[in-house]
Amino acid sequence: MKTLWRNARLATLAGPEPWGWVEHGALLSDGDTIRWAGAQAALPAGLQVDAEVDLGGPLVTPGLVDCHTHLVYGGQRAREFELRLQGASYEQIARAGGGIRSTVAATRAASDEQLFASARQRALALMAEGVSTLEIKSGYGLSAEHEARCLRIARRLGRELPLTVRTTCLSAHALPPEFDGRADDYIDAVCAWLPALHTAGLVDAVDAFCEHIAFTPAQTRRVFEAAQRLGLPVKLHAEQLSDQGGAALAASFHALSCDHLEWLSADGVRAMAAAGTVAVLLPGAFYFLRETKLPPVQALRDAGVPIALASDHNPGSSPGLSLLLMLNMACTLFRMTPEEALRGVTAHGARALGLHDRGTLAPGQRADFVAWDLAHPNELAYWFGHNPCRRRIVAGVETGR
Ligand code: DI6
Ligand code: FE
Repeated sequence: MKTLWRNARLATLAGPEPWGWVEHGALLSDGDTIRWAGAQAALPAGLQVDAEVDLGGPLVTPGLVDCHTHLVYGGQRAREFELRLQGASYEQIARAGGGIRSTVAATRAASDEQLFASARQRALALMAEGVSTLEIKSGYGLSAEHEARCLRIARRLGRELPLTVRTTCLSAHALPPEFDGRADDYIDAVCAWLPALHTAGLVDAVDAFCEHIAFTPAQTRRVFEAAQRLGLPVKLHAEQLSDQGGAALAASFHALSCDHLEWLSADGVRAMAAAGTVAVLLPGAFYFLRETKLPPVQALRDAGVPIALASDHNPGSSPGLSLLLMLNMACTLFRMTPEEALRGVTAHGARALGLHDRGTLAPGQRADFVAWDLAHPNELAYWFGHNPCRRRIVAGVETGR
């Protein structure tokens, strides 16, 4: 089915213009693919279409990509938030057995239906702001059985909602209590269960948390080697709380992305640039943990490293469900430009997932796009606490907002 979407102000993010801007634009979708995008006046003559939609003049952007979330988990950690406000640090809480471990206990105790229902509500909140591609990590199950359960629930979300879900196995997120004091044995176990998760079709990429409160670079390397043996791409939670040299390690495995990066060194930047690894910045976690060390945005720009932004939705360090708020925070906290922020949640977010078929409005790309009650794309990063999403089109089909 060919549909002509007329009367839009297009931020295509393709071509040399700032924003890939087309003031009086139109899009032609054919099934789930964009066939044509450009100025309405330049539409090919004699075009035959099955349907025509007058969008009425709003801003249209590519569908948003949230390339880093931990959406499937049980419980919540509001009490831990209170403790942090009274002076306890994230590290102290983690070392005292709270933090990620408390979410692991709640996740294991929850039923599949409870996990699915809560994750579905969260996905719907993100989608309401224009998200059409969502990455979901495991990492709160931390056993073969519970990691598989969480990844299956993530896959089910992708089947039941108008949404692309990419799954990432983050079994090396924290040490589960049954492996206390035996981190290397736990990494052996993770490497041993990964092939079965992969064979079950549950894994699109493999991630780890390389940090002094989590896993060492040597342990991270072993997880990456296991991924490499299966032909799976890797990503890394790197340099969030300290510089462990994780980004350079991940880059040596041609990582799709390194995420967080507040403590990223000049060597790390160079290694990422050489490997084509995307930098995923997570302003929600920076804000919620009240961090002060800023990621090296200018060094990343200078080196030509693509910068993506994501919600990092999780119950401990970023319990927010607004990707648009991340655009605003990336500008106010990290001094990114509004245009960089939009590219960060579209083209660069897609690249952080290894997806090259989305993130711009151009022929051959997936027909995922959003119409906003806005006149200019710089407003996406400007307003906050307000949802200007008017219409979502996913794979060429209009979905409820
Ligand atoms: N870094 C984070 O910010 C999240 N995971 C990670 O590796 C936090 C996860 C949590 O606190 O539950
Ligand atoms: Fe994360």
